[in-house]
Amino acid sequence: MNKSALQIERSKYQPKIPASINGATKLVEGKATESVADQADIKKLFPNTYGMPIVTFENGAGNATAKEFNVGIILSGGQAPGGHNVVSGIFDGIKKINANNKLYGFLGGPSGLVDHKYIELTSDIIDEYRNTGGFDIIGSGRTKLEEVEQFDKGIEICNKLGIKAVIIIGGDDSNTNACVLAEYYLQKKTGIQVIGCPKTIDGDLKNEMIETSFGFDTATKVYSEVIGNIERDANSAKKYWHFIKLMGRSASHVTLEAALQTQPNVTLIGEEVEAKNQTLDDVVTYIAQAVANRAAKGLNFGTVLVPEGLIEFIPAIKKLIAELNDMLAANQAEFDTVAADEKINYVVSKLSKENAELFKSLPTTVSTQLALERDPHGNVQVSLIETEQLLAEMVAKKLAAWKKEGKFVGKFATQHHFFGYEGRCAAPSNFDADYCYSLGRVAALLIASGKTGYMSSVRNTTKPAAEWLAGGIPITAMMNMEKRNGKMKPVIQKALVKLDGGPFKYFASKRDEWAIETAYVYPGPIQYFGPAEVADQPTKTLILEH
Ligand code: FBP
Repeated sequence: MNKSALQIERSKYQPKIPASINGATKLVEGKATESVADQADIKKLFPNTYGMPIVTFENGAGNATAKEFNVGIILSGGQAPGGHNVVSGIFDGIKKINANNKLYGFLGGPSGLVDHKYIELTSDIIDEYRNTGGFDIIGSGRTKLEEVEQFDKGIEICNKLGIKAVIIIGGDDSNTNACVLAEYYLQKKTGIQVIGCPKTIDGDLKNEMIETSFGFDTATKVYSEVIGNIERDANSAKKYWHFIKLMGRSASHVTLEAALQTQPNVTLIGEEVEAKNQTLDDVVTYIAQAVANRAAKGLNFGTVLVPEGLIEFIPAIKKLIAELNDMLAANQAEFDTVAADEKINYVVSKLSKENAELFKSLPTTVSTQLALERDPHGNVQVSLIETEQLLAEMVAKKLAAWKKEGKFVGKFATQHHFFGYEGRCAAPSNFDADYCYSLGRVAALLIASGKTGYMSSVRNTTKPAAEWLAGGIPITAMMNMEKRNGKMKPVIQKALVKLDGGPFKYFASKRDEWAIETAYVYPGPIQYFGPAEVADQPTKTLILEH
């Protein structure tokens, strides 16, 4: 592999780990757990993995196995910085337990397990990928593991390769699959353990015990760097309003964190739009008013941050999507046979009157995307909806009308951007490099301790790494029942932005000032070397939450 000077230097970085797992380690069991909601349903669906205790690793001689075992890993879903460090952490962890242990990587995501596509990850391969971004070591994919036939194919290959445990590194949907797999393998008495690792740049796989998903730190730092650069450009040229959409399919954490780092003029938070029952027009009016207020001061430039999932949070559109999902799930076969240019009419004919009217009133770019195929987990592919452009156009229209009424006196020229892929494979920040490597090491310990149906957990992450707490959380404890593809399913509860939480409250206390003033902050690029104040800082979200 060709490497830049930074990559060569960076490959020597030794990730920091919790002191509690650096040396002899014992497992301490806590109290039994309950699922976050729908306890009776979850218990019934997961009779073997429900109610297990939270476990913590402490210094001391333990009773984990030192016997030889092999492990298989799967990278699942969207890329997130630090994935390769989870892999190297697992590799080092299992080798430390027994030097003969082997690590296999299933290729291209969960389908690698089912189709028996794999490679053995040797130290030569692992060393090439330490502290690098991307998931290219084995590739990722979005195949959903939910059919018994798939699980059984997994058993075949695990038995063939002597794999004692499968580690699924993924988001909420993939970890839900990990839990279903763990339950099935227990029920079948296969002896194969399944462990999950919390990944997603979206930051929405978190709870009291999982403080953050990996990748969020690096991705938001990359976006904030670029947003800061745009703000500086806007403040230099003073002629454009920049509409910037940021990834984060179902939650606005990425947008909120970027706002906390860069202090733009307008930031939309989907969860607030929903709580205030706002319409698309309310959102447009809010932005237009901010533009008009700055124009009145002679400031015809600004920045607007838009979360990718905004459209889904607008209550009326949310109801429409729910009906669309049910309707498409029930009529998928027929829908697939409808000609492309007739699909919209077909959808309209099947919807309730109210939703059909709303659907017809939406700009075609939005309605087309809503009616198109879902991803394998049933999600609308919001990254394909150009919300930033749509909003800029709608604001322009409103301002033109206000101009005629004398309510707007300035100029309004726009640029749009979408940041998502720019950050998902960035070289992990020190935080993500340390956090991911630790998650991998902890996953290896969970396997050696015989655990299954657990997610690797590293907590206390606003403190120096040596003080981080390491352990495992039963995945069933994070679950509730939700409607997916028209049916109620057990899934890990998504963490949305809490409007009464520290990060949002701080943002809300500042945003009026940021709207009218030019209070931009330019964070600059991620620093991999240098003083801890610049190189080792966690996200503002994490700091304000703790
Ligand atoms: P995960 O939830 O799998 O981590 O992926 C998150 C994400 O980056 C979203 O922010 C985005 O909507 C989506 O992936 C895009 O995925 P794809 O590139 O597969 O269309």
